[in-house]
Amino acid sequence: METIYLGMTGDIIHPGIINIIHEGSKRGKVMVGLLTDSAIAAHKRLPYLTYEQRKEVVENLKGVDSVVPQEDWSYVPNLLKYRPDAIIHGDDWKTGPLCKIREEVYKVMGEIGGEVIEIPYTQGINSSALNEMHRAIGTTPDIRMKTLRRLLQAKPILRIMEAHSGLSGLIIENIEITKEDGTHSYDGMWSSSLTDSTSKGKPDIEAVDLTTRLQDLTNILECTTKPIIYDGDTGGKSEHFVFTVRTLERNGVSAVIIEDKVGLKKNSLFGTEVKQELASIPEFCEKISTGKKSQVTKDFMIIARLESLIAGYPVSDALERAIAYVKAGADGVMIHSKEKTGEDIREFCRLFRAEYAQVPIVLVPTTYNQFKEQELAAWGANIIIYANHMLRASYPAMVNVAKIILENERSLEADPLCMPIKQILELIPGGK
Ligand code: SPV
Ligand code: MG
Repeated sequence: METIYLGMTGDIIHPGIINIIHEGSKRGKVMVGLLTDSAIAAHKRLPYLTYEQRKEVVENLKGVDSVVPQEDWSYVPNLLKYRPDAIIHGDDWKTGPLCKIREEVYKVMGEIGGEVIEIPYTQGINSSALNEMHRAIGTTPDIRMKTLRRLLQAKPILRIMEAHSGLSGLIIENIEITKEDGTHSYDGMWSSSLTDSTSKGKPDIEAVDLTTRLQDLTNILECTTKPIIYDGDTGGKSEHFVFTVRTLERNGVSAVIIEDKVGLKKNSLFGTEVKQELASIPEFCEKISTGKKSQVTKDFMIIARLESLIAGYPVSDALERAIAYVKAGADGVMIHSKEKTGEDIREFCRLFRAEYAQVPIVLVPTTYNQFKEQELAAWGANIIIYANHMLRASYPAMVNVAKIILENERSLEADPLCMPIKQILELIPGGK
């Protein structure tokens, strides 16, 4: 019997997919190449279900004979590996972004002496609309929390953007651009202490308590599905940190980052006149391990933030601390610096990677912003946080409009700078 190869994500099963399986099974044994998270993540949003869950669904579909992982967005490696007699695909790939994929498939199937079966695309089924619906359904705290670890497994580098309100969260949730290699979007959100305080007109000195910060976080949680990394400042006293961890975990936040400062915390990017004291290594290790012991699930992450470079200590100090914090149970490290060249950060990444090949490194390239994500990934970084840009972008925009209205004594001139009311109503789900 012939083997018919069919590649799919298997996240949303609709009649169009059933039809392709049916057509394939008429010809032979259907082998499903199920795309892994990492095959998908560089091109599209991560599926709702994990690979194992999708596999369980697809294996049980009538007409499916076997399921194999497809680790690459391209079909080529699997076609060469399994050498099926034919590959089956909907004819929708004749146009649009899948065109290139189709070309390579024809070439490879020609080489291995196989056939390409194209069947008419089932009309009336719009996968993007199904995806939209799935987004509207939302997520659960448990699924959201796990997504950060899944993304870390699936993607070499994650981009995280600061959100300080439901509205900024919505932008990060939905904004997408198409590039040659697929759709680019943000992987998650940073709940920043700086922008949270600033949006409330307060200084970034742990002035806003957890309960108040949770109110804004709840607004973000309500209208988004992407994972959230929470800026936990110093984490406070160990005894208090336990409650922070549990509260964040219960709400579906994926990770908290705590920094190794003591005394009144000041924002790390302040001028040199603010000399911040660092916690002793044992003291901070104790806070990390107390936090780790207090979490309920395996999924929540506690990331240790190294302030050595900010406080004027050398890279060696940061490295010594990083190693101790990982040994105490930290699931990742964040290293911060004001140095514009990025040299200190690069050096830290090199040394830390020599010790730990896998432990995630988080970078906040606010000052050394000349480096692109791929360059930082090459240094060894796994997560890039754009820590304050949504708030900083909104301020000059608001000041400008406020001034224009003052100058003109009416709002007509400011209107082109403002989002149309209609667009606002369409933006907010349920607002129409
Ligand atoms: C924040 O966003 O609040 C941070 C990062 O802690 S930074 O402001 O760069 O210190
Ligand atoms: Mg902060």
